[in-house]
Amino acid sequence: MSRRRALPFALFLLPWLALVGAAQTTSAPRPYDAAREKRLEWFRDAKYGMFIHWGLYAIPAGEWKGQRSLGLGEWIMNRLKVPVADYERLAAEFNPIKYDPDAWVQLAQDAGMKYIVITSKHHDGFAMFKSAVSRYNVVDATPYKRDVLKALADACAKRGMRLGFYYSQSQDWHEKDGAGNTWDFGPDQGPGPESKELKHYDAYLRGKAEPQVKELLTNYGPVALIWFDTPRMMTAERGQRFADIVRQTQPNTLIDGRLGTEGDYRSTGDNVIPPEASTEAWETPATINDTWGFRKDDTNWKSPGQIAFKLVDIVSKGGNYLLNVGPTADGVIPEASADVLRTVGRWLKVNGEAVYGAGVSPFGQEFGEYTGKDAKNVRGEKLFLANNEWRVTTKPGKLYITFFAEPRAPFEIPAMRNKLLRAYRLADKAPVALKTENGTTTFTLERPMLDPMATVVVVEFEGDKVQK
Ligand code: H79
Repeated sequence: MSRRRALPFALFLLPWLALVGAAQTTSAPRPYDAAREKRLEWFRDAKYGMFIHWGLYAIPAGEWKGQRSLGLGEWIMNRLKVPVADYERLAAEFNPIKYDPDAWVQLAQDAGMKYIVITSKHHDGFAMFKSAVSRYNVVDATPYKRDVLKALADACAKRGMRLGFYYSQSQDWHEKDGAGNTWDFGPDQGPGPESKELKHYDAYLRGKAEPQVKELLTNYGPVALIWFDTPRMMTAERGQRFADIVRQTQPNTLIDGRLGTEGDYRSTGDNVIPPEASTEAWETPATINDTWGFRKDDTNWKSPGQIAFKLVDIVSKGGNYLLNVGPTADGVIPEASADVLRTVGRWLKVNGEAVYGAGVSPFGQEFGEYTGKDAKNVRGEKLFLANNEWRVTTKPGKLYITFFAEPRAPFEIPAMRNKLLRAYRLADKAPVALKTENGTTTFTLERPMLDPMATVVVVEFEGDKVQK
């Protein structure tokens, strides 16, 4: 990554890192680490994963005792300050008789997703797996009595799907010494600059979080990654304890960017797609509607075209797209969201060559530009005006130009010194005529576009890499 490219990306990540209180406060390019690069190989090629937020919060689904609670479905306990003693009773109702893990994995495969990450324990503290260190888990506390993660792990193993686990290492609203539950157990930290810790946080970490992560890495076969989140009070030393457990138990398991100490890749803010490319491994976790955990009133599904754009946009910037679904308490992924995923999956079946294993755009001007005015975005950063007409991904000797709208005709290929050899539409291999005049090469796409959602043109050039 060039300095010119790295800096805006770094500046963009800083506010988020500060917000989540990550120990890592600089985004300076990291030294090359051969072991990490090896671990990351599959991840860099995969590009597209399925996030699954499933837990007790799917039962209230955004409504508690007739009262609607706005915001994220999985945050309902926090938003309404539901006492542990009340929230716990949800476990007695959890009985997902329609849960069919094979169908979930099949959906991910039909969607073209290459890995699955499921909540093993969210901030509410309830484990969706059998645990020896806390009875607050799906086997010991529900009438369903079965380990839903084990069933999913088996289905993934059978179908060759990689599986990772989200684990809320810091917030645990069920435990008096976990972070986050101020309504039952008081504040985590005192006021003022000392912010003295008021809970026996290490007792919680050592007594529940660390052993549960160890269980996840021991009882479910190969774990693709552990997805830590919201590292409140996670000092570098505490983070390192988790990293050691991961490395010692499954050395190939990846650690996301929200542990509190350096992970294997960077995680952006929720639903945040950076404005520019980076060649460091990174991932955007994102919702398909406006919640992670199921809410019965949220049908604000993104369209297949929006999802396809975000996916190609992210890939052209060097990242992965971890797109969430929120199953119901019955165990069903809402059909409307599944339909959207399958539509994108059909597009990927034809155009996946432009996505899987593809490299970043060698250009960048297609992303958009910073406004010249003083305008700021919601995070207080200089406003970036995105263009979303086309994106470029690469493989040796090839540019994949994906059009999301009919290009201005003729379309100008950004300046590059390599000799251009030929061009064709990826979907049907129909040749596209290249015309070079005064050193500028253009082409014209047949109208209407072959695929109105997104049409890919492959441009082959001499040499492996674009020379500018
Ligand atoms: O698991 C998903 C979210 O639950 C989790 N990260 C993703 C992957 C997450 N944890 N914290 N946040 C997201 C930020 C949460 C902010 C809010 Fe709120 C929760 C806004 C409204 C509810 C906290 C409580 C701030 C205001 C009230």
